[in-house]
Order: sequence, then C-alpha cells, then structure tokens
Amino acid sequence: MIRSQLVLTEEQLEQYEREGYLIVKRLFNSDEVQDIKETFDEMSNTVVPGYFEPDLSEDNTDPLKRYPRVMHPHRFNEKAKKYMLHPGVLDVLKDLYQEEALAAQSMYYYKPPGSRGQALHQDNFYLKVEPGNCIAAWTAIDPADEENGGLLVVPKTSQYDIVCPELADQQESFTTHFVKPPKEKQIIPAILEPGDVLFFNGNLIHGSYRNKSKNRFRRAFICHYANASAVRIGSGYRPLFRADGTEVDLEGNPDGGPCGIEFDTQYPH
Ligand SMILES: O=C(O)CCC(=O)C(=O)O
Repeated sequence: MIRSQLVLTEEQLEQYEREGYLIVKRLFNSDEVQDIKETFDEMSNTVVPGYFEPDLSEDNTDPLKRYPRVMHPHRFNEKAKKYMLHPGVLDVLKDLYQEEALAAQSMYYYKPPGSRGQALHQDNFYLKVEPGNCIAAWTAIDPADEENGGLLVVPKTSQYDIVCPELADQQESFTTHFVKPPKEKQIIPAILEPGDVLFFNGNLIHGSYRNKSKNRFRRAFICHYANASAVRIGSGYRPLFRADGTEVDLEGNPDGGPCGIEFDTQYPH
C-alpha cells in the first residue's frame, strides 16, 4: 500500500497498526504544556454548569468531587479549542487515518492524589464513529506512571470488536462500565513525560487505576477525533471541528451497538 506520511516513520505507522497505539514524545513543547496547565489550574476554581461542576467546599472526602474531569472545554474556552486543534497532533492523525481528522471531544483530567481511576473500556462504544473509527490523543501534562494512575493499554485489542461492557468496581473506578480484556492479553502502563502524546484506536481496551501517590496530580489533556470521511457519530459529540476551527456536523448515530438500544451508551464515557 502506498501511504502518505507527513510526520510518522514507517515503523511508527506499523507499531500503531499492530499494537493499536503509538506514543509520540514531546509533541507539545514545554511552553504549551505550561499554558495548558495554567489554563486548567485557573479553571479549577470556577464552576462551568454542565461541563465542570466541582464541589469547592473544604470538607471533601472524594478528591474527584473537588477535581472532577472537565468535559468539552473547547466549547467554552479558546485555549482548549486551540490545543485540541494542535497542528502537530493533527499531522500525526492525518498519517494514522490517511485522511484529515475532525475533532470531536476534549477533556481535562486533574486526577489528584488518592482519586479513583477509570475502568477498562473501548472509546468507540461511546463515540460510535462510522464508517471508520475514533482515535484518542492523550497528552500528559504531568509525568504519568504506575504510581499516579497513568493510562493503561491492552496492546493489540484494537483488532477486537467493540463489546458490551460489564459493571465496573465503583470503589476503584469513577465510571460504571468495564470491558474485561481477553485472558491472554497483558495490561501495560503507558509511561509518559509532560508533552508526550499517546494515540490510540477506538477499539483498544484501555483505562487507568487509582492515583496511589501521596502528593502527585496526574493531569492530562485528552481529545478524541474522527476521520473526515465518517458519516455518523454519537450525538453527544456534535458538532465536530476542522483544523481551521470551523464546525462540521455529522449525523447522530442511533445504533445501540453490541448491547442493543436499551443500554445507555450516551456520553460522557
Ligand atoms: O485518563 C484516564 O485515566 C482515562 C482516560 C480514558 O480512558 C479516555 O479518555 O477514554
């Protein structure tokens, strides 16, 4: 197959196709990482109804009540929109998709010390990008490792179908769905430095454990994309955005997926 490659090597493309994920080191420079960190540090003391609703009182027992994730910050914050459309990220996505990418979702996780993780799951169960698939770009703002609940991936599960999730252990996960990885597959940590970006396929099983550190936040800026030729997407992810910031709307995808239409696949995932 003849491929166009803007930025990735043949080896990187092969790694992504084989394993379902790829780490690109230092895609965001230190000024950009600092800018993102400051933007969301400032946001953490505000309430944005529907998108970020922290409990700002002092007597919080659950650290995620004080620092929940920020949903879709690109819808109300220009910096978040700018970094969701980061040219370096879009170039990598163009190589992975072999076509332009459209931005569908942004999120920011503070993941303070002691907070629960997010049980293993598959993103395209929620985004329902069709035809094609979603790709996540997970950007480390702090160093991310096993101690502070960095992202976990199950290599090669990108080649598995999307499955209907089981119930997650709510003591350990702040989300309710859990996809059990196949027995023969290993769960491995993605060890990242600030500015490194982990790209992964929408079928890849991934998630995170609790932040077991005493005093280390695990901040991450997480965006999801669709291939420009996609026709449908889960309705909570519309509208999407082109590289120049203009909106594009796909059809809402009413498909219930592997659980049937009774099951709630609505965002947020
Ligand atoms: O960052 C995490 O802990 C989980 C993020 C995740 O799984 C996702 O964005 O799909």
